[in-house]
Parts: sequence; structure tokens; C-alpha cells
Amino acid sequence: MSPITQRAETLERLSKEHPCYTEQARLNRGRMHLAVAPACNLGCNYCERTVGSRARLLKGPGAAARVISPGDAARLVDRVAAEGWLSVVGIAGPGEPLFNPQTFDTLRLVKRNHPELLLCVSTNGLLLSQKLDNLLACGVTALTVTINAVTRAVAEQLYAWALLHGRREPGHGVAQLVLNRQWSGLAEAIETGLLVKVNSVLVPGVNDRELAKVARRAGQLGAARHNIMPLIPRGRMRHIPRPDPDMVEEIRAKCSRYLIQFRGCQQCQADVVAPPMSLAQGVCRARASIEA
Ligand code: CLF
Repeated sequence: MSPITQRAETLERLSKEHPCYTEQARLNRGRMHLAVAPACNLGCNYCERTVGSRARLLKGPGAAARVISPGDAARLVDRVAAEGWLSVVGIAGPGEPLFNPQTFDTLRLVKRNHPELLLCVSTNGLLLSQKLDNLLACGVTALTVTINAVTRAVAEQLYAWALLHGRREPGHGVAQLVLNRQWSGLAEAIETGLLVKVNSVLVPGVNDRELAKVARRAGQLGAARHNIMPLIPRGRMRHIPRPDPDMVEEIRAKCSRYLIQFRGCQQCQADVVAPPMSLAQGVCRARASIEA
């Protein structure tokens, strides 16, 4: 078997084992997020980063009841893994994982203690090229890059600011640079052999006509999945209504010409603990103690 075929088969097997790549995997594979990454380097207009009691109300990406240290995160993984259902440990915020050194400390600790678990990271892509070697060295297997646009005009509507070289630059000035970094980071990550998915937030009236182009380009680069997440109205886009399921499905159908669509996303928060669907939630003792 050629190395290319071997790599394709490995990625296909992994995608079937990851509950955010294959709906079927939700049945018997559980995942948890470690909220170790508080700071962010990109001002997405659709996001409202929230830590504390309000996160219980807001829920969704960018929200966490509290931020924990790498050491506490590693101990939490020990407790959840002891329940026997955990397959994937992800870091997805509440800020940008690659912008926080705690992400890498946590990944190293979890890999050392639980080499059997699949490590997953979700990123806005701004620092992806720069941090890719570090991610690989930490043993990350799966990566999600959030990319919502291919054109500058659309990106300008989605991003209020970006932190670059230590300075906060307004979105209209850096939108193209943000896109360049996201797309080149995606290509480089795929090239390394990581299992890579693209998440796109669907914002009606802003990028609904753009997502098929995102799917086409990501598919050409070799991404394994595309996950379209309907806008949760909040932040600077709280006035835009959440797209209805028909609109979401219509766009997914268009995008599926270019890239396999993942339809099982639960738009989970940065500290989610999600046992497999085959397990009654009531038996998850770790979740109960986390929420206490
Ligand atoms: Fe977490 Fe994301 Fe990894 Fe999954 S979530 S870092 S790929 S382990 Fe999954 Fe949650 Fe949807 Fe994300 S359901 S928001 S797609």
C-alpha cells in the first residue's frame, strides 16, 4: 500500500472514531472540553466570550463556567476517563486555544497520562502556521479550523478586530490578512496528515452565499469534514435571527457537493462534558461533580 493510500485510510478510520466527524460515532464515543484558554486574538462579531455564572444561560461556543489551570484540567480528565467512556479530549476556548500557552501545557499533560485518548483542538486559524509544530509535538490528532469566508468583503463584516504583532487592528484593515492566515494554516495542517475539519458559522445575509465557496476550497485542500453552525444571535450580531433549519439544510446540501457535511454539531461550550449517546447522562458522575 502506498503511503498516500495508507494515510487516507488512517484518516478515514479516525474520522469514524471521532464524534464530531461522524454522527454514528456519537453513539459510543464521548468527548470533553478543557476550558484552559481564556484570551482571544480575534474579535468575531457573532461571538460573546463569557466566563462565570452567565455562561450557564448563554451556553454555546465561547462560554465556560470557569477557566481552569492545566493541572486541574489534567486531574479532571483523570476523573472522567475513569468512567470508561471518554474517547476525545478537546480544547476549544473560551478564547483562542493557540493564543494561550496553557493549551500546550494541558495537551502535554493529558497525552502523558492518557496516550489512548484522541486530542483535538479548535482554532480560529490566526496562529495556526506558527503553532503547528507545537501542536504536533503535543500529540494532537484532530484539528478544527473555523473559516467563515473566502472574500475580504464578507470577512470584514464578521471580524471587528484582530490582535496582530501585539496590536489590536480594526477588522476592515486586517480582514484579508485574517483570511490569508486561516487558509494557509488550513492547507499546512492538512499537509501534515492531521485529521482536519472546517467549521463555518452561518450568518444569514452575511455569508450564506459564501459557504459553498468555503466548502469548495476546503474540499480542494483535503479537509475531511465541513460543519456549518447556525448563528446563535449574540454579541454584535445579537440582532440577526438564527437561521431556520430549512435554510441550514439548503446550504449544507450545496456545500455537500464539495465536502462531506457533519450534521451532528451541538454547538457545545468550552467546558462541555458529553458522554456517548448510548449512555444515560445520569450515569456521568464526573459531569455531576463538575456542575456542583
Ligand atoms: Fe471539541 Fe470541536 Fe474537537 Fe469536537 S466540539 S474541539 S471537534 S471535540 Fe463538536 Fe462541539 Fe460541534 Fe465543535 S459538537 S461545537 S464540532
